[in-house]
Order: sequence, then structure tokens, then C-alpha cells
Amino acid sequence: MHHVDKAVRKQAIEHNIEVIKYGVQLGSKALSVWLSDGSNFPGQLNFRTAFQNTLESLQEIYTALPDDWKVWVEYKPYEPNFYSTTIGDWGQSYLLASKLGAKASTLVDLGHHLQGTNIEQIVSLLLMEGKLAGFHFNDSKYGDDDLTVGSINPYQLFLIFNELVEGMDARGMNHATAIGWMIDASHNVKDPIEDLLQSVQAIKIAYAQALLVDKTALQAAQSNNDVAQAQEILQQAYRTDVRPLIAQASLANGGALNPVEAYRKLKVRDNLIKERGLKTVATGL
Ligand SMILES: [Mn+2]
Repeated sequence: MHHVDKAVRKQAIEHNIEVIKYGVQLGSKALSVWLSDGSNFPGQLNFRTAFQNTLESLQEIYTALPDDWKVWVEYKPYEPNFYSTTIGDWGQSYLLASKLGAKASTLVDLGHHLQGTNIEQIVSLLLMEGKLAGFHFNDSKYGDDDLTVGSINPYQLFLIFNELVEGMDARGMNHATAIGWMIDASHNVKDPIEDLLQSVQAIKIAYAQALLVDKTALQAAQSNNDVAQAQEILQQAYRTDVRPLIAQASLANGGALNPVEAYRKLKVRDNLIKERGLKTVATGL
């Protein structure tokens, strides 16, 4: 997308426009773009030219978007390149999304940050600016590990949901539809369906806990500079076991009390394999 050769850039642009055409057939409403473009050594790239070429390419794709579509610009600090990534952080993504226009916004993949990055703060500010596209949920210990949501740092997940709920309410946004909710994980040691069930469960738990935060009390604590009380309020919500509540809601909606257990008892995988008449294996792709 940022290649020095315009003909190469054109190939990447045309590929994205082709993807939009398939998306229309599938009933999609958004194009999610993650670019691996970057450099491995100092001096390899002119950063400004790389950014401007990327912007130009994205502008062409933006022009090809149907009226009711959005384009989501995903960032990532390193890998596959190890010196620079042309859309390396939320600032660079936000800059592109701002220059592109109202249909463009910034996609947050939880694994696409350097260690220690305060993701919830990024979420809060993107929401404030109306530029949060949505999420690629996963979890990580080191980098873009693509582990199951909530498997490593569930407190961070809760803090992100806390900012989401607070920020969406402040803007009067619909929790269910205002942003894109996606899971971007990759596993080859688990049944991928069980992994998805665990991910959805982790998301429901973090969301329910965030809804429990006493916002009025938190605002009062913040106004009074009562730091200990602010922490008490957040952790009171986080340490509440919301699993019975979620199980009850799941049952009321025709779901299972314990999704993974039900999936195993009902032999869903075996039955699906029989239905297909094929032997299938978990690929984790
Ligand atoms: Mn992703």
C-alpha cells in the first residue's frame, strides 16, 4: 500500500476494491484494513512518503466504498516488520482516519500494542472523538499472541469495558451496534469453537462487570481526589461474580448454563462432522 512503485500500490488498491465487491455480496457493511507495510532497517523508508503513499492508496479505496459502508484502519507496532510499521499506533491510524473522512475510524486489536500500553485510555479518547471503529478481541502476554480473550489479563479487559460503557453512555451510543465487535484469535491447541465460546463468555463477564460500576460514586471520588475510593469502586465491580447472572440470561435466551460443557455433552463437533460427512480437524487459522 505504501510501495515506492505506483503499479504495485495499484495492485493492493485493486485487491481491496475486489474485497469490497465480495463484501457487498455477503451483506457486509465495513472493510477492515490491516497493513503489514513497514521497514526492517533505519533508512529503508522515508516515513513521510510511506505515510502519504498509504493515505493516497486508502483514499482510492475510500472512494470505492458503498455509501453505507465504513473502513476500519487497524494499527500494529511491529511484526512482520521490526523497525517501523507505517500504521504503527493509534495516532497514525487516527491521523489516516481523520484525513480520510467520516466513514473511516480506528480499529483496536488488543494484541497490537507494546507491552504496558494503556489500551483503555486509547479506547476512551477514540470514543470521545467518534473514531473508535471497534475491536479485535484477544489477549496477550508478550506481543500479538492472539490468545483467548480474558485468558491472560481479565482485569485489563474489564478496564477496557469500563471505558467503553462510560464513553458510549456519554455519547448516547448503542452498545450493541455502534461499534464492530470482533474476535481475532488464533489457536492450534484448542477446538476453535470451544475457544470462541470461552472468548464470548469472557467478553460477557467483563461487560457485565463494567455495567456494575457505580458511576455516580466514581465521579464523586474523582472530583474529591479520593484515589483509594476510586479503586475500591472499580474493584468492587470487577470482583463481583457475575457468572450466575450471565448463566440466567443465557438460559432466558435459549442458551446454555455452561456453554463449553453443553457443547461437549451435545457432541456438537461430532454431529457437525457427521453432517458434513467429512473428517475435519481444528486448524486454528
Ligand atoms: Mn487484528
